[in-house]
Amino acid sequence: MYDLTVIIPTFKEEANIRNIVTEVDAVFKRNNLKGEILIVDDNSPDGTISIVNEIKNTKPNVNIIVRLADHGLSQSVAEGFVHASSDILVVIDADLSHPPALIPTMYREIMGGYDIVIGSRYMDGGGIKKWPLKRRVISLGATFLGRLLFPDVSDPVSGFFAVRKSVVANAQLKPRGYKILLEVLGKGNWEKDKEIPFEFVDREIGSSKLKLKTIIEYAQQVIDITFFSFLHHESAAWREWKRVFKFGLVGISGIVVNMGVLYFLKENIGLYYMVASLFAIELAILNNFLWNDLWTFKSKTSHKLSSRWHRLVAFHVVSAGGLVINMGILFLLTSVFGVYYLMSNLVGILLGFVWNFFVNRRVTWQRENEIV
Ligand SMILES: Nc1nc2c(ncn2[C@@H]2O[C@H](COP(=O)(O)OP(=O)(O)OP(=O)(O)O)[C@@H](O)[C@H]2O)c(=O)[nH]1
Ligand SMILES: [Mg+2]
Repeated sequence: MYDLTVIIPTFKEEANIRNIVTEVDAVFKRNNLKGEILIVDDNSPDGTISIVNEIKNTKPNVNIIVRLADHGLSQSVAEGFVHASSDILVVIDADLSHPPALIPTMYREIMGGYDIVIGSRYMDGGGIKKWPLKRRVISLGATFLGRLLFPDVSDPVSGFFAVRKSVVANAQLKPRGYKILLEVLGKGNWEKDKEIPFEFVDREIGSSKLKLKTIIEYAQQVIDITFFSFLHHESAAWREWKRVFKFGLVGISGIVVNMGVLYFLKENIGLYYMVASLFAIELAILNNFLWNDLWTFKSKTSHKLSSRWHRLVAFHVVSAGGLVINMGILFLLTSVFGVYYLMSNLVGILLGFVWNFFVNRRVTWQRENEIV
C-alpha cells in the first residue's frame, strides 16, 4: 500500500513525461514517502505511452492507464481516482506548470485533517508566470464563476490539488471539460479545505489544448453544480446558498425593526417622522449587522477585519452603497423609463440586496488570506 498516489493526466506529453515522473519520484525519495505515480493517458498518438512503459521497467511505483473511449481531462482524472491504490490523491499537470516540491506539504495537510488541499495561483504568494493576456482573462472569468459557488476558495479551478479518497469515492461526479476540481468541490464529500500558494509556470514544450468548447462545457458545469446543490443540502455549494437565505431573512428582520422603531418614536415619543426614521434606519442597520455577524457569517476561521468595530464600519459603508443603488434604480426606472414606482422599487431592492450580499461577503466578512 502506498502513502499517496500522484495522478498525472496526459495527452501528447512525450516532451514532458519523463521529466515530471522523475521529479515527482525524486520528491518522494527526498521526503521518505512511499508514493505511487499513476499516469492516465488518452491513448496519445505520440511517444508518451512507450516512454512511460520504459520508465516502468526501473520504477515499479509507476503505473499507466491508457483510455480508449470518452476522451477528456476530467474523465481521465476521475478514472485515476478510481484506480489509485492509496487513500490520498494528488493531481498534477504533466507539463511542469505545477511544482512537485509542494506535494509533501499537500500530503501532510491531508494527514493533518484537511479533506482538500488546493494549490492556488490567486492568493498571497501565488501567481502566474508568462501568461498572455487572453489566457489571464479567460482564467479570471472561470475563477470568478467558480467563486460564486465557493467564495471561500480563491482558486476553485486549479489543476493542482490533493484530496482524501473518501471525498470522491462515493461522489456522483459528472466529469467533463477541464475543471475537475470544481466538480470535486461541488459534489465531493468534504468539510475542511486549505489552500497553499504556488506560482504557475506556463508550459515551455508541448501543445496547449484549450478550445472554445472548453469554456462552454465549463459554463454547463457551473449550472449543473448549482442544481446539484439545490437537491443535495450536504454539498458545499449549498452552504453558500444558506448564507444567501440567512442574509435575506436578516434583511426582513431589519424591515420589521425599521417599521417598529419608526412607529414607536413617532406615536409614543412624538418625534417628527423624518427624525424618527433616522433612528429607525440606524437601528435596523445595527440589527442586521449583529445577526449577520453572529449568524450568517459566523466562521471557524478568523475574519480579515478582525475587530467587530471595523466590520461594523464596513457594513455601514456597504449598506450606504446599497441604499444609493436602491434609490438610483427607483429613480431611473420610474422617472426615466416610466415604470410603475412599486415595480421599480422591487428591482431596486433586489439589486441593492445583491450588492449588499456580495460586497459585504467579500469586504466586511472577508476571511483571512482570502483574495478579493
Ligand atoms: N488524459 C488526458 N489528459 C489531458 C487531456 N487534455 C489535457 N490533458 C493533460 O492535462 C494537463 C493539463 O493540460 P494542459 O494542456 O497543460 O492545459 P493548460 O495548462 O490549461 O494549458 P497549456 O499548459 O497552455 O496547454 C496536461 O498534463 C495535459 O497533458 C485529455 O484530453 N486527456
Ligand atoms: Mg498546462
